[in-house]
Amino acid sequence: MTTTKTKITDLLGIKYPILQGGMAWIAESTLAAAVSNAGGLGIIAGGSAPIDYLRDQIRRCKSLTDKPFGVNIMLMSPNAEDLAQLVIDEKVPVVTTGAGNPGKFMAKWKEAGIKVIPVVPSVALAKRMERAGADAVVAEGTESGGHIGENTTMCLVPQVVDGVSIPVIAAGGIADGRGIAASFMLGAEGVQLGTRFLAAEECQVHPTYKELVVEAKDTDSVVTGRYTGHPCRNVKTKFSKKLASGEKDGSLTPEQFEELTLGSLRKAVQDGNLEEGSFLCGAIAGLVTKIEPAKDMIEEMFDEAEKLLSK
Ligand code: TUI
Repeated sequence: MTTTKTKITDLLGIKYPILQGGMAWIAESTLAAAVSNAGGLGIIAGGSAPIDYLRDQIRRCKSLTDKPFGVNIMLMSPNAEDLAQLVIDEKVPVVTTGAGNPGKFMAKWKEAGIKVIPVVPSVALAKRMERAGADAVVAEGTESGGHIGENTTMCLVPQVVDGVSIPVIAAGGIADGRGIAASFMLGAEGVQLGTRFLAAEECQVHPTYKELVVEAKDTDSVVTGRYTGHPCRNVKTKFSKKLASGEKDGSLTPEQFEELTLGSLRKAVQDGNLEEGSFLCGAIAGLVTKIEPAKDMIEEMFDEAEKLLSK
């Protein structure tokens, strides 16, 4: 078995079947280009960015790499409609989506020749996406950072693999060659990583954010906001612990919770604000122990995965 020639490398025209997660406020052109130049698929996050910002990021990425890259459309964004058109106008080769059902955009993306890869938290949505014309799906387990579903990567990936005929990319709780090898054993043909790339030299988050990820141990992530309908996994900080306890003991209403977290991701990413910032991060952060170039990460992980799978 080889991890470096799969339906995903063929579909996307990349060397390694690895996607960098489209992390809102975090995944910008410098990181995406570094991952693409290293042979993976770098992804720029649309998040809730203004259209001019995203257009500029797409153009910057094109100036930094001649390799394929993608844009993630976060479907809860008020700008999703405009960003969905922008990726067509700017001839972005690959689109991933998150936090919703991209059904209404699928036909026009496919017509424009874009490869579409929705992130899904369930078999039902994976099947719906296949019927709508998706080229592949990312099956994302609850170990992931940010907005999450309920099922774990270990349970979700093989069920999605059995449920659809398009290739499946595993996400959630993967940060080294062992996780990649395990994903392949579950039937995935590629992986998507977010947390490990937070510690990439090219990742532009505030140094405090990187330090939290690198210092985190196995028990240092917490899920907040289940009662708002938008559960998010974060690094445990004074702020996220306050949110978690307010949610648990009822001292914070869902409305107060939403108010406190509004803009909190920006405060973490740009300001490293430990008092009011949400440092979104996956449960695998304990495995991420050093800051290094994205290229070194990717090469080391696939070298390890290959060795494991050839045993
Ligand atoms: O989207 C993510 N992770 C994210 S998005 C984000 S920004 C945000 N800000 C405020 C509220 C919520 C998000 C931070 N992290 N990952 C992909 C993902 N998609 N996880 C779960 C889902 C998902 C959930 C429900 C996808 C589809 C879905 O379907 C709903 C439906 O309509 O069927």
